[in-house]
Amino acid sequence: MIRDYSDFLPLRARNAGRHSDFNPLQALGWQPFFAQQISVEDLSVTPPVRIVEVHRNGLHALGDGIDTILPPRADVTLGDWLMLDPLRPRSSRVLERTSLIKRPAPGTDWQEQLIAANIDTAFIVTSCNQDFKVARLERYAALTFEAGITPVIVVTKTDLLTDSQSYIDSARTVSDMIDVVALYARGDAPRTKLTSWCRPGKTVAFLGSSGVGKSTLANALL
Ligand SMILES: Nc1nc2c(ncn2[C@@H]2O[C@H](COP(=O)(O)OP(=O)(O)OP(=O)(O)O)[C@@H](O)[C@H]2O)c(=O)[nH]1
Ligand SMILES: [Mg+2]
Repeated sequence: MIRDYSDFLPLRARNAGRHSDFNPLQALGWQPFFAQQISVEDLSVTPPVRIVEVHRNGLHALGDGIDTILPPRADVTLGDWLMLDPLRPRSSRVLERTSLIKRPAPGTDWQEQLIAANIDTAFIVTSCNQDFKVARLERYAALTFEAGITPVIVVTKTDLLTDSQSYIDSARTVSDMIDVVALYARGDAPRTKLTSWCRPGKTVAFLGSSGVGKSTLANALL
């Protein structure tokens, strides 16, 4: 499986190492939570890198002036921060995570497969049509709460109905701890309604069935 999320990085982070007038680590999502796990000495010997792509045969890692492929490791996943040991990359220390999505590894009932780490907000996307199912929203909500991620339900395709309020009301029944945003994803609404969760240095994910508008939202926010 290939999970390539590098296109969703801020342009500056993608170009880490090619510019010097910004802090690429912050653009990649570096936060005080990670900084407080390391010493200044660690920083000079083993620079932090973030995993931005997971391939079967390697982990794509970006840092301040670093763009490299590391050997795959079952204990490292997309979004992880590693203190890169240039001499023994396989032994690079994995920093404690703010959040982690995992599931039982296919074919085993005891191994875990790590899916994504250090996500701040997950947009649970559904559209106002046959895709809309409260039970599915509840499953996604449980997954995000268990992972330590803030969920936000985004109801798309409001333009296809004269009255989308019943969908919004149903989405609100999932949990009173989850914000619900309804919008037309192809217009300006994603930028005006979702930016408060997408501030610099924040990592967001989009969850939802095929065709609900995840790519449309991501592109609008980019
Ligand atoms: N009318 C309308 N169409 C939308 C809206 N949001 C997305 N679409 C359209 O729905 C289709 C699917 O949107 P995508 O963003 O590709 O959906 P996706 O969730 O990324 O789908 P997968 O990549 O297959 O998982 C596209 O043709 C979009 O233009 C919306 O708010 N209103
Ligand atoms: Mg898509």
